[in-house]
Amino acid sequence: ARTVEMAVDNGETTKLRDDFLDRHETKLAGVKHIQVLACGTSYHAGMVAKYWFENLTRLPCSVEIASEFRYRNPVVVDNSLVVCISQSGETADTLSALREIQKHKPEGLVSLALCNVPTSSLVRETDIFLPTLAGPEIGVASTKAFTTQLVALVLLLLKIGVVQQRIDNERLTSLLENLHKLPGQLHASLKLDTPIKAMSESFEEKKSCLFLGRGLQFPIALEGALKLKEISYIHAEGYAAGELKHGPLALVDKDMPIVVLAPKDNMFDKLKANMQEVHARHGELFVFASEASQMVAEDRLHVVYVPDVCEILAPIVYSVPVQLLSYHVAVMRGTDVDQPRNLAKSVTV
Ligand code: F1P
Repeated sequence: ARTVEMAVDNGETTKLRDDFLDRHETKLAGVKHIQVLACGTSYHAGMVAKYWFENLTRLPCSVEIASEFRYRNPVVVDNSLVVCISQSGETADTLSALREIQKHKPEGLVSLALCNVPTSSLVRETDIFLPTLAGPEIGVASTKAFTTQLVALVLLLLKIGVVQQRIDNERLTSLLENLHKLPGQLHASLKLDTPIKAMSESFEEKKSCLFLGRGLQFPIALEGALKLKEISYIHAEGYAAGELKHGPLALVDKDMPIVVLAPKDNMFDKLKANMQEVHARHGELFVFASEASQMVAEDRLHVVYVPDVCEILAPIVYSVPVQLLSYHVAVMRGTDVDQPRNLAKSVTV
């Protein structure tokens, strides 16, 4: 194991061994179920992990908001890996949910903190620490913590998949190759700043907004809506696009901007049909799409092309444009992007 240096929130650095998961292989080998607990942005990272774990390892994975879980006398099955995701590691609801499980001592329980702060309460109270290595998160709203949480969750998935022989070699090789492409793709997605700033001008007077995604992009739609709410104070909702017809379609008119996450994946054709439903009702669409989707801008349909990325890792890359959009809308509306009203960096009560 090597030693890695990690910047922490107070601006100092700390040294960590980089064999975070290697030294816990025996514990991870016995895991039969994954229970993710988290709040806010971290919860959305957990939702992506559910799709990943179930699809790629066939291990059952439950994800719950810690602020509900802690109060509802939940059943945690034996041999569960409890993954607590928290940027700060001090979120009271997440800590309480973990303690609730520990109180009942289910057999074979393994707990893991996916966290940015090595000295936090959450890290002290869990068996395994998987750091996000995001560096200091200055603003209240989680941004780079989210992208790094997703990357760390892929590493956890790969470790469990390999240790339990749940991922075949071909898939493993392809995922590793794609992971190596990720820094370049993220860099390219940050360069979308200019077209996204131009897009943000349409949001200045808006009162409400919908974010739509399907499959792996559904949690990114939720996260996009949360970011916009947190820093620009525009009311926003994230929906699985297939849910449109079950209610939110009634909200669509010419004043409702609809942000769509549209990589060219196996859900794309269905998503395109959802976009047509919105367009036919005079909704204005703001689409983040891959070039392969061949989407072309037209009246009330704005398109920003996101770098091509493999389907599994697409949520990591697509999280950047939704963050940039919220940032530019907030700056234009003159809100404080680092210190939004009524919010605290760590919710410790
Ligand atoms: C959870 C969280 C953040 C949000 C805000 C309030 O924090 O909901 O996602 O941006 O800062 O707290 P954490 O448990 O990830 O530290």
